[in-house]
Amino acid sequence: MGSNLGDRVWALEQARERLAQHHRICLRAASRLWETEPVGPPGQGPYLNAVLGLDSSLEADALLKLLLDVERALGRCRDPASPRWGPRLIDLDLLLFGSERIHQPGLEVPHPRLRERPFVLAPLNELVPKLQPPGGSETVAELLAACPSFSGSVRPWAGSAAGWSMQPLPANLGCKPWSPEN
Ligand code: A4P
Ligand code: MG
Repeated sequence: MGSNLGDRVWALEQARERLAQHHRICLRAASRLWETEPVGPPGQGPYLNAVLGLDSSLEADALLKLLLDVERALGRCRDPASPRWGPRLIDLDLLLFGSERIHQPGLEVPHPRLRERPFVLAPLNELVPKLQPPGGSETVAELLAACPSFSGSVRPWAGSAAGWSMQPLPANLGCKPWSPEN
């Protein structure tokens, strides 16, 4: 999850809540919020980024559709004229889907730029440091350590976010695992 426009904490908290409340999703883990240097055109403010760990009975394409629906519900408008990697109120990307590799029109998993981005790897490393993203043998911790800009470009956010708490694996937030009955 990422946001660098408007009330960034609000946007991330809202997105997290909407996903956690979905009847086919169980929120299992959440990283801290990280403040990160923007990657993209100059002149935009810093991002807040975070990573969630979810269990879901949705297929990957349906989960991506849900992420795009939540982005829209929170007010994100995609303007075809706006620059690539320009500022955004909320961006929800599907980084990993179990151990699957998916190449479909409009859906690439693992996320194609996952391995090179400290703003993804630093929060992901809080949840699954030993995980080896499909398609390579390095762990998340090793990928993060290999990022040249790691230490300067991302830091745990120092601001206050009363509604945001880190949820380390394997804890859950009290929701029931999904089953056809609930
Ligand atoms: N899409 C394909 N695969 C996926 C996936 N695994 N997850 C398609 C999400 N979307 C996926 O995305 C464009 C299309 O990608 C979607 O419609 C979907 O079908 P978008 O959200 O409209 O645009 P985007 O996110 O700008 O595209 P892109 O190129 O995927 O951007 P990135 O690579 O996600 O980078 N700097 C900091 N510090 N923090 C950030 O969070 N984010 C970006 C966006 C740039 N700079 C940043 C950050
Ligand atoms: Mg996106």
